[in-house]
Amino acid sequence: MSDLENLKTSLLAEIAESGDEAAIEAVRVGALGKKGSVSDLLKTLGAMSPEERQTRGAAINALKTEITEAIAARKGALKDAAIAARLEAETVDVSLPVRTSPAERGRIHPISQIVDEITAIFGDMGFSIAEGPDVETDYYNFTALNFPEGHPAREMHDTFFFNADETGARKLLRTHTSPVQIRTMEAQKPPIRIIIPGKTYRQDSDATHSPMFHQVEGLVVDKTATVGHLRWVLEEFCKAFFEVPSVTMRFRPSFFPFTEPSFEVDIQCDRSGPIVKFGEGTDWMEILGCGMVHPNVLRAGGLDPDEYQGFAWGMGLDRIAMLKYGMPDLRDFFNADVRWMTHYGFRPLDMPTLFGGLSA
Ligand code: 2NL
Repeated sequence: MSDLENLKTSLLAEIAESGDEAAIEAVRVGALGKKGSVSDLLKTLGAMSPEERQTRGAAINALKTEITEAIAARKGALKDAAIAARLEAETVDVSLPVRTSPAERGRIHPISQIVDEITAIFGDMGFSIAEGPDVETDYYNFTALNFPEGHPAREMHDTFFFNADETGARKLLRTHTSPVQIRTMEAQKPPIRIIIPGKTYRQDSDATHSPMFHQVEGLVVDKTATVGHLRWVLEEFCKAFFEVPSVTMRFRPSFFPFTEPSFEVDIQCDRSGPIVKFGEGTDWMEILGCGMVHPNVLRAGGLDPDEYQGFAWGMGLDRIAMLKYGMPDLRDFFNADVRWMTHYGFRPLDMPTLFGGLSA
């Protein structure tokens, strides 16, 4: 084999063996660079006779062309392989779950959930929602609701009063949501069918009482509202709210300044197990107070008690929420502990509806 054949065989072998772009570049420099083996051969052309140059020169140039092309081909192949390897290494698995968004992780507080459930139930019966200020006047919180001046019931409410203004009047934090009903009677003509969910305040704080708590009150006023209607409304509400087909309720005589007659309402339940069961059992649990609106209260709302009559009720939400969702300590409600909210809170898109199931 000629020296050119030998060189060609060894260079082609080196080209084939070079595994990356740096290696092939080294082969190129070794063959075609200034002091490369092929370049050295080309330099010998000058010292040759014209005849020798014709045969030997053509062979050296042919070798140069062949090696140049082989290096270019190998370089191209290595480049393609490098791209393929990089694509393989940098693959994104689009089927992997992404980190959940804050909107996904957020939770609805059980009190908000209860308000949404109660709103869905009474909304279905044709009630609307009414709201009013947390800071009230003595008139709307007490006087209009038939609490006479100096009546002991005013003290029973453990009211938070603000400092008196120039005229001596003291504003207060409403002790119940009833002022909203007076404002509604002043503003709209019967028939009135409203529920009022909201925050209420009394100076009381222990394991079962918080100085800020939640109530829902309801009011119906028209020409023919009766205790019979009141019973039906409350019974339908309890069945829907506790998600049972029937309930047994007990109306005990009671006293509120703003209703006459007044009742406290118990529902039958089973408290023998770890959780309370409604619609069965032999125990009773008080859940709300109610009655026929007192004539003085209708008058304060601008309505003639000889023309209109109404019924109303009020219930505390915090204790009901504890019972319905098995939350043992009221104080946890207002601690803003994310772990508690994650456990007891509700998903924001699971809105309670009567057709979808309230707490489904
Ligand atoms: C209870 C009892 C009650 C009312 C609230 C009311 C409001 C107006 C007129 C008449 Cl404007 N009544 N509200 C009536 C009876 C009971 O609440 O134990 N709440 C936690």
